[in-house]
Amino acid sequence: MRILEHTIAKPFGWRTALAGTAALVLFVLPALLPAAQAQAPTPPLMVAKVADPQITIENFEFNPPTLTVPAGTTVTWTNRDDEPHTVTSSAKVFASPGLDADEAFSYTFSTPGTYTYHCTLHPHMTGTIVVK
Ligand code: CU1
Repeated sequence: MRILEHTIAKPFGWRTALAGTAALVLFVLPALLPAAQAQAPTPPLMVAKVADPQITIENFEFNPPTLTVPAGTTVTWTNRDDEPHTVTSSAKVFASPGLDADEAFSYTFSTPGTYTYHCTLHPHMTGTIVVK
């Protein structure tokens, strides 16, 4: 008789445990994670913004030397030389400070036009930004 009681009691215990686990997953956990639920509806067709263009200053050259961008674009120059350089607009529209190795300068071009620039420390270094 004792063995029979034991085998009857065991399935009942499993069912109770299963129901308890199901209740935990269905009701308790979602209540504890409202932030995770709030993030769930992600816009499926978000178009990633095109990365802003980069110009590398390397071997005493601006690369690419000429860049065409739409109005509103932010262009970033990064000095990859060990020598300092500047990014200086010929028409004094923008002027970076002296950029040491791995330092960067950014400028946002909001007005269409052709912008020539140079390095004040090495005037043979020139570049052009065409804004459409
Ligand atoms: Cu320079």
